[in-house]
Amino acid sequence: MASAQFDLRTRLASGEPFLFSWMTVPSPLLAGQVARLPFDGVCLDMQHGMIGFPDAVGMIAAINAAARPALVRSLWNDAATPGQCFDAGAKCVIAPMVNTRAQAELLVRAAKYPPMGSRSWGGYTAQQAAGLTPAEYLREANRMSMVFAMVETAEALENVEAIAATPGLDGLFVGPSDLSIALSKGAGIDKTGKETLAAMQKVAAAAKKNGLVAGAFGGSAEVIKSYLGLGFTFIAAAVDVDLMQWGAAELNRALRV
Ligand code: 3PY
Ligand code: MG
Repeated sequence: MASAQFDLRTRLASGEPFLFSWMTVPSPLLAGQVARLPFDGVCLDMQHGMIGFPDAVGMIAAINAAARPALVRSLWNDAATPGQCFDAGAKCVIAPMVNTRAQAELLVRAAKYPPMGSRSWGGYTAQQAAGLTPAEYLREANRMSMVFAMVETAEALENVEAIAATPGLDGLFVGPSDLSIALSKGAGIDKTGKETLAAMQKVAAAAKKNGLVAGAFGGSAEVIKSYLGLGFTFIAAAVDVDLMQWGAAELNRALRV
């Protein structure tokens, strides 16, 4: 019997903005709290957050228990991590630094069961949490498990059409910090600079042409608004430690007037 699991694919297909929190602190306790904040999902950052796979297992369970989708930004674009994260119950994996069509194909192979890919069988935790039989899980897994390729280098931008056309890929996700560092040849980070936004427009167009979800890392209201205006709908809204800092600053302001 299938349980009521969050259907991320259907939610994203609605085209409504999906704004999620971004966690860097390795704590299942905090993940359960963050999952109950008014965001649409929670992403665990295994690349730049301090979150390893054993941490992620408990965090994913805590997020699922709050009936929110757990997303993971993997440490790197490798053949093992997507399957491992989906086995643990994540609904989406965002892989960093996907620069070529071949790298996008590797990502899809790692994330999807045949015929789309060659993910290895063993999603017992995810299967049981979803209340599915093995046969049902096999039938549903490619639909339940979404993969996004990060576009965040000059090379990826150059290849974005070919990356976006990769069969089985579900979305593109811009890392605007790395992208702006690359485009400025190391001069600086400019998440809403002219050159960055023009590059992001190209990514959004490639996603749209191929029926993919267009995503990006936002991080503040001003940045998120400009990305929504470009057609991005899947946006990392705020980082856990930023939320604490903003809350503390707000309280201080209120107390000191
Ligand atoms: C980037 O902006 O480069 C990212 O990877 C977001 O964390
Ligand atoms: Mg990056």
